[in-house]
Amino acid sequence: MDTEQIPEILSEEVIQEIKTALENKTLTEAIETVNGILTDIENVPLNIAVTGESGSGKSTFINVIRGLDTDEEEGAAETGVVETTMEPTPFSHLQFKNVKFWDLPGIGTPNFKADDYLEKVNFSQYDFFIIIASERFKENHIHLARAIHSMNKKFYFIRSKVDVDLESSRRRRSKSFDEENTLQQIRENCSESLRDGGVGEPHVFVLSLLDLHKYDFNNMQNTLEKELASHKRHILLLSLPNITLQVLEKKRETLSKLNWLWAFLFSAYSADTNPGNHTKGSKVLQVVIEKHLNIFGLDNRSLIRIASAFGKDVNDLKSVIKSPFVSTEINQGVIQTQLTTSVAKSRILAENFLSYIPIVGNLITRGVSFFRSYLMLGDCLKEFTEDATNVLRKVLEDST
Ligand SMILES: Nc1nc2c(ncn2[C@@H]2O[C@H](COP(=O)(O)OP(=O)(O)O)[C@@H](O)[C@H]2O)c(=O)[nH]1
Ligand SMILES: [Mg+2]
Repeated sequence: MDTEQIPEILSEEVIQEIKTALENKTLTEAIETVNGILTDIENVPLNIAVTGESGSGKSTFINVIRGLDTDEEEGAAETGVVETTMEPTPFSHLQFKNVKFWDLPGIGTPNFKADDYLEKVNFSQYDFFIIIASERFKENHIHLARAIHSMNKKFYFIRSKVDVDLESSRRRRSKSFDEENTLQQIRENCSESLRDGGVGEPHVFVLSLLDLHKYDFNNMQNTLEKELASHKRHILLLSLPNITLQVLEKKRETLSKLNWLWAFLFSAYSADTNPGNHTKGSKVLQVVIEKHLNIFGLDNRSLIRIASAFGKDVNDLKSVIKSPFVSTEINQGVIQTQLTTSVAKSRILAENFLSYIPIVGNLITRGVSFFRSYLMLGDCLKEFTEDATNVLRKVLEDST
């Protein structure tokens, strides 16, 4: 597993802003600042253009990358249809509406002009392009890649339907068949053609969109993540489908970097002299736990969806989940119980852990509520990662 550190999500300026708020402003103002920062992080726009020839798998990719397990689910892009529109169609992520995958018109026509095409689809609005090709490399792919490159935009090349290539290669040479060799040949063939086309060192990934978790998926995720600015990287990671252990671990890592902000809100509300604000503290924890459950696909709706897509009983999936937040309604009682179990640990943490947290104002070191909630959120994330891993194993058990 890739253990490389995910760079910080909060920029120096943002850290400075929080510091100033904690030092110079009232508690209410500091709460407002931190709330605003958390909202901004979640609402970062990410626009991903998906292009390629008609039939290459653009719509299928848009469905699977958004975690839709079948093309029949509500909000799915229609697949296997001839494209009629010349307009880019946006498909939002189910949870993060600001993350949009744009289904671009096909590039297959013989008199295709890459520059005109990019102008028409309003190329400047996208963070990056994904070009999908399902068969032989064509001139149009090079024209398009070159045009994107010359407009200072990044593109990633997906060679789809490699399940079909592997199957036919396996049939034709049953003795000498080697999966990795076959995949490597496809990768090299695409890379060479792109390099010859003069687009620098291209990123090429071989995938089966019907089995997205296989082949180069983790590799692609690592590459995209490295090349994005840190605030966009966070939202990209959270938007990925929960289909590999690496994705789950990356989600845990990136989310855990924000736990101290949530813990700050909890402790700030708890320190407030207005008793009405104490319930707001628990509400904060309730909201963040619900968000995290959803991100890991452990909320009831997600579990029902996954169970139905894979022909499983939802109770079978629930049977491998340990977190109390999945089986019971998330209310103040459950949260209080969880907080209490982290009290003992938080005393030790308060003494030893200060240096790990970017900023700890006077206010939050005063009580144990900051550390208790900080620890609880960390424990929760660990448990959700384990639970989601077990659900994933259960789902893949019969399908591989
Ligand atoms: N075997 C296989 N079929 C795929 C793959 N990707 C897409 N398809 C199928 O290819 C057809 C065209 O896909 P679609 O997403 O509609 O292509 P689009 O025209 O580029 O949007 C559909 O029947 C998909 O199910 C893949 O990786 N492997
Ligand atoms: Mg389509």
